[in-house]
Amino acid sequence: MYTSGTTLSTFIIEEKRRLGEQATGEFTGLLNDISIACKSIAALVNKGALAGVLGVAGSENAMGDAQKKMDLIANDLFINALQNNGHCAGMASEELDEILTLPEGKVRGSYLVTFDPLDGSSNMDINIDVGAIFSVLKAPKGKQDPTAEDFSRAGVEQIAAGYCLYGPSTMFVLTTGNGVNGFTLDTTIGEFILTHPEMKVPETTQEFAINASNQRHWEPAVQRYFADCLAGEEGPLAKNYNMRWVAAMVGEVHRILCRGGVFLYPIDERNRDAGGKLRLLYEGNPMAMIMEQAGGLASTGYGRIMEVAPNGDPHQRVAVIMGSKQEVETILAYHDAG
Ligand code: FDP
Repeated sequence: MYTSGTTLSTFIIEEKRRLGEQATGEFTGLLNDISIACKSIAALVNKGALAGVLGVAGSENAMGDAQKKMDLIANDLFINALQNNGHCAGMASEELDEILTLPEGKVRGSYLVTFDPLDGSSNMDINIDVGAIFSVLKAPKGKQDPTAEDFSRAGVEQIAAGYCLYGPSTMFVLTTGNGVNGFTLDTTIGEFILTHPEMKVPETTQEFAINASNQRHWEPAVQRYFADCLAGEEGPLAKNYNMRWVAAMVGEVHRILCRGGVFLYPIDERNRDAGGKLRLLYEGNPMAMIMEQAGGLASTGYGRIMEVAPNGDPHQRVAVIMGSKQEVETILAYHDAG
């Protein structure tokens, strides 16, 4: 018998049932909205130059990054998918200065969504992996429109997080707090199908990912760890390492989920005051939830990313060290040593 496999919607409904949770369909609807945004983005990313979506838009986002055309298109597609179906009460996007409330007349749902609609967008024009990252929080009760304060919550409060990787195939990877599952887009039927159930990060690794061109700016603990990695078998870590740098966090995290590794974007002297380079709300927290749910660790070097106290700025930055449990613990020991 031929089967089409387990679709993302079926998986979410079945998971709720298995856990004995009351399901109104709203959460399933919300994830479906997000998956539709991702499918629309995938279609355009895949067409690339043919769809006229490459190149810069000529604008900057709240963090001063030059925006690509596709950053803005992906942002619009997320907003469109989320504001019309009554599942979402408000959004925060890496591409927007302020949080976004819904237009008048739209039904407010029970959830807040944060997203980075096109992570690693500097890869877009060279046809290398890009992705989308999202996180879901409960909306405050009895409030028509959420404020920035309502998004200012520690990562431990997330009720779901995920990413979509636009690579050789399009993959949607999701956690709702019960492990991590991966779905591959079957473009012939337009559905995400469960292909990677219960993803687990291998505990040990010999692979690291860091932008080594920043080495001179890193703090001493990371400098020492990196030097010991390069020393290989003869060094204190007594193993030969391999290095990868996709330059899109979604790509790094996906590789780590598939075969282990560590990804570091540590504090460096240029971003120390800001707290790091990557964004807590759009990148740090959702990827930390996925990593921990898959058995890995996610730290700033000094504490769990998901416990970092939000400072009220939706564009707060954070240092990131995440991946295979034992290797992250090794890096934390370098931090403990000062
Ligand atoms: P990008 O600036 O291209 O959006 O979001 C930040 C991010 O990409 C991550 O996805 C990626 O891991 C990192 O920055 C790349 O940093 P470098 O520019 O230092 O390579």
